[in-house]
Amino acid sequence: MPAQSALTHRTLAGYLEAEAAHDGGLAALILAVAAACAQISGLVARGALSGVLGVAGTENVQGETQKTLDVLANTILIKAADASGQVAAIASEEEDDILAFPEGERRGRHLLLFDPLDGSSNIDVNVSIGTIFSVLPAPSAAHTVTAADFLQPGRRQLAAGYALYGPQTTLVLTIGEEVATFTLDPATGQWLGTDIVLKVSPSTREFAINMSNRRHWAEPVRAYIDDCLAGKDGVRGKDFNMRWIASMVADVHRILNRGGVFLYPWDAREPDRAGKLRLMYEANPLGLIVERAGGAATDATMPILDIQPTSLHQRVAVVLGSVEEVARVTEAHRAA
Ligand code: P6P
Repeated sequence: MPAQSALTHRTLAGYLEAEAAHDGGLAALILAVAAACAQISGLVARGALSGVLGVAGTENVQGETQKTLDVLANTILIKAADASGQVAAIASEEEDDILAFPEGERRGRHLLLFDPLDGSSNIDVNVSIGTIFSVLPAPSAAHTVTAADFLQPGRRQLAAGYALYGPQTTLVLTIGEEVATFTLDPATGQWLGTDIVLKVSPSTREFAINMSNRRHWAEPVRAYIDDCLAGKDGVRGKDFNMRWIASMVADVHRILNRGGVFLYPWDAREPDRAGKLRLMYEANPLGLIVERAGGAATDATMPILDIQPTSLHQRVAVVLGSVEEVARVTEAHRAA
């Protein structure tokens, strides 16, 4: 007989049956991605025991050394999406180009994008990492999907979510107006609704940024952070705390649960690059989740979800979290 607590939690399938009744294909796709994340969670949890730590000896399109788990997670997600029969094409941080079914073999009305394992520099030191995914509508025409079909603003996403592989494995998902959380029951492999609809507090005393890059930031960011560091003796009149996990999914999950502001701004190390993070499969899905949870997500000047993408792996500056702090950073840029 399952524990009483398990009886009070909806299953992910039950939630999707109710919330995605309008699009059975979307529900099936999300279930397939969630099952893949459960499999990835098992690999992450076994770490050295499953021989999946360390580097794969290859580089991805970003020029980053791929970790063994990066490659494994990517393969698991591609296979799950393919098997779901709900995907017209796939884009992954770990794939140079999209994976599309040839004309005539096309299935599904959805485009799936993902960062299979975000924060992978943390894998070998046992710090939380995550999978981020985004679902866009496939083009209606019966043609083979191209990369250009993916270049839709984030506001057109049909669903977005992430799995966080931490002390618990948590799935956070938005397919409607709310943001719901599910926890993986390791005993059964089931995702059980934790019935927490996440809301970002409008104000905060906590910021997340990699302080070691301070000398490379634009002046508005430096001024904003310096005001936070001045604490109650400065213009803010209150002390701030700082967190930086170097795993965006974990930083965003903390902000969804207790407020805060996350910044990965443009910096002068690579002046021609808008930022480090990727628009299509990091900033857009996490931005949709944060906005629907009552927060804000910008590139320091405009809502991320309104950016018209120009390339599949394009990067973007990211400022997201509590609306009052995001607004302050935006205002600082406007005044500059
Ligand atoms: P840095 C992980 O590599 C990542 O893409 C995000 O998850 C994280 O927020 C950021 O980069 C960390 O970057 O420069 O602090 O290592």
